[in-house]
Order: sequence, then structure tokens, then C-alpha cells
Amino acid sequence: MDEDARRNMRPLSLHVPEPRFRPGDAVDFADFDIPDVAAAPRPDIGAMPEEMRSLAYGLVRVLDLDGASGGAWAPRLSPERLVAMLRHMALVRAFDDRMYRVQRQGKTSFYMKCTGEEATSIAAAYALDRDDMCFPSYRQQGLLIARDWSLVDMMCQIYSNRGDRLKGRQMPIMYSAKEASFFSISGNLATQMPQAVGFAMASASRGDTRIAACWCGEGSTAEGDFHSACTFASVYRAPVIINVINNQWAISSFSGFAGAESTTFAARAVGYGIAGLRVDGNDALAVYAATEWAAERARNNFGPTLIEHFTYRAEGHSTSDDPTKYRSAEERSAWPLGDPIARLKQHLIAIGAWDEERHAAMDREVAEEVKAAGKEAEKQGVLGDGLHQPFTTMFEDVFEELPWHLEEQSRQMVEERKAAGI
Ligand SMILES: Cc1ncc(C[n+]2csc(CCOP(=O)(O)OP(=O)(O)O)c2C)c(N)n1
Ligand SMILES: [Mg+2]
Repeated sequence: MDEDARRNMRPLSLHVPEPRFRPGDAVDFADFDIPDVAAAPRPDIGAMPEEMRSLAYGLVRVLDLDGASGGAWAPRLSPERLVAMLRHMALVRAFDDRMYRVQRQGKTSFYMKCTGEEATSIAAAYALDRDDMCFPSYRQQGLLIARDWSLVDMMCQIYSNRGDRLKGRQMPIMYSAKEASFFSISGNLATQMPQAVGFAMASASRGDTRIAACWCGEGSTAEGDFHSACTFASVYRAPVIINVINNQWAISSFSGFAGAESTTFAARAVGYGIAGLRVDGNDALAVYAATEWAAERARNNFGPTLIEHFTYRAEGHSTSDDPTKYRSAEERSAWPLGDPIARLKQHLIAIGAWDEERHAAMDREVAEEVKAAGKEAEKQGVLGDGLHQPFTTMFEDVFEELPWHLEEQSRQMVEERKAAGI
């Protein structure tokens, strides 16, 4: 094409997403459409993905904003079980608060909270069997806590101390607990997604009964691994639940950079021919109901489900982050779907199973439980006090027999440290 003809054509341009609210902006979610709890139908667990496409664009809800429950998805859970769920969510929040503080005190180098997202792990764990295999991201500490894993054990990992079952080889919070069917957390985003699908495929090909579930953030859906996982899950109808926690932020990048301006994250399922559900992630009953549905579907060989949990990351990405630099401080309180603990509490009060006094007592108890665990864990050491695993252990556990060159390096390390007086 000659230059003249080119000059008459429209220049190309790129769309660069921009979040609605930046620091200092007044936040207004008035145009945010919250579908009615009665709006989402609950298909049969064997429904074909194409029969239920609308669920990938709507919002499965059970609790309305007044604390009443209803709609086709309302699960049958006793008040005692709901109180247990509430207590586990409160325990996660208390654990997060304490571990955040100890990081500020210099007792560990790093911590990540899941504030505002507790329902997405706790209610999911309640709907799964204890030995269903979980492949979490770094924000699913609630799975371990819902499975009554030892808080002391988790704290020892965070402190990389003498009691750390991972011997200081993982970043703080990157737990691994085979006995709780909780796969080792990886810092490389989305690697757990194809691993979960692979586990589910292996389980099915052996004729076993364990299903798998994995979790990643909405930002992580932009990783290739997420898409490989969806392809394999769809092709082999793997018994797996693919959870996307849409907390609207990926450190300082808003969800628009992972595609949220164009469609929902649950709609990724449509392209792969997978059942897709978009769920109010701050509604513990909706998370429970969706997970229970997907688990039943997987157990009965109807294949995978992709669940988007729509929520809000109420605090910073990690202790290394400062969200006041990139988003409006008002967003958290203005978020129309509220807080998951406050909403379950309100529901329990509405059905006469709970009251403010019991709630305050529960908050005191969980804070005490975390404090006691903290004292126990700190006896085994905190960052910088020397009470960690011996350095020589860093050469162990990779090879069955230590190769000669690692043995040599190990000896050299000991000698050099001795010479340096460490
Ligand atoms: C492959 C890879 N790329 C980038 C990073 C750096 N990183 C760590 S967390 C994160 C944001 C992830 O956001 P999201 O998936 O939405 O999860 P969230 O933190 O919101 O739970 C990034 C970019 C990484 N750890 N791994
Ligand atoms: Mg995110």
C-alpha cells in the first residue's frame, strides 16, 4: 500500500484498562447490579454445560443483604454447622491479624492476609470431604484452618523455626500438609491448576473416589497454566473444581487487566465447554452450595466445574504492599456485597441462633486460641534468633543418597561458616 492511501486510514489504537477509583476518589457502586437471590436456577448436577451458560454471567446468591436466606441454591445446613463455619471464619481472621502484627514486630519476614475472602475457603472446605485433594494458592489458609490443622504448625512454618516441618525451605505462608490433603503452595502463580487437574485425572484413571479442587486469583487466570488446566479438565471430564477467587486486585493491577472489562471470569468456562458458576464469594451459604453442587457433579463423573467467587480483597496484597498508593481507601467499606463474617452473623441472628453477646465471646475465644498457639510456636524460635533448622539440612531430602559433589559442598559450607565465626 502506498503512503497516501495509508494516510487516509484510521490510525490503530490500544485500549488500556483503567480502574474506576484511584486514591482520594469518592467511591460509588450505585450502578452495581446485585441479582435477586431467586434469580439463579439450580440445574441438575448432570446438566450439560451449554444448558447452564446464564449461570456464568449471573450471580449465585443465598443470603440477601438483610440476612434472610432463599432461592434455589439455599443449602440445608443446621444452625450448629453454620455457627461452626462462622467460628472458623473468625479464627482465620484472628490468625491473620496476629500474624500480620508479628511481621510488623520483625518476627517473620512476610505474611499474607485473606481478609474479606474467608468464606471462599471455609465454606468450600465444609462442602468438600476431608480427603478431597486441595491445590491452594497462598490465600487459602482457611482450608487448613477449616480442617482443624494445628495453628502452631502453621506458625512454625511462618517463623521458619526449629518446628517448621518444611525446614525453612519455603517462603513464610507457603504451607504443605499432606495429612490435610493440602498440596504444597507454590509462589509461581497458577502452577497448581494443571497439577490439580492431573491429580483428578490420575484419581479417575485408577478408579479412586477422591476428587480435586484448586484455587487461583482472577489475575492468575491470565497465566497459560490456567488455560492448560481448563483444556485438560474439559477434554477428559476430570473430577475437579476450578475455583477463581475474583477479589478484583492482583497486587496493584485491577481485574480489568485480566479481562474483567469484557466478560466474567466464570465465562472462561463457556469457551472450554465446562460448567461455570459465578457466585457471591462473600455469601458463605452460596459458596457452600456451589461447591457442594460441583463436588457432587465431579463425584458422579459429570466432569469439572469452574466457580468464580466474586469478592473483594479488603487489605493489602501482602505485608510488602501499600494499597493506599493505587486504590481508593473507600472501596472496602463501599463494596456492596459486604463482609462475609458480618453477613453470616446477621443471618444467624435473624434465624434466632446467635446474638451479639455470643459473637463477642467467640471473638475473644478465637483471639485467645491464636495467642496461646503463638506463644507455643515462638518457643521454637522466630526470625533472626538462631532457632532454625541446622544449615546442613539444606542438602538433605532431595536425593535418596547424597551425591559426592553435594557432600563436598556441604562440608565446604560448614568449614567456611566456621572460619567466618558464624
Ligand atoms: C508466574 C508469576 N508471575 C508473577 C508473580 C508475582 N505475583 C505474585 S502474586 C501476584 C498477583 C496475583 O493476583 P491474583 O491472581 O488476583 O491473586 P490475589 O493475590 O489477588 O489473591 C503477582 C503478579 C508470581 N508470583 N508468579
Ligand atoms: Mg486477585
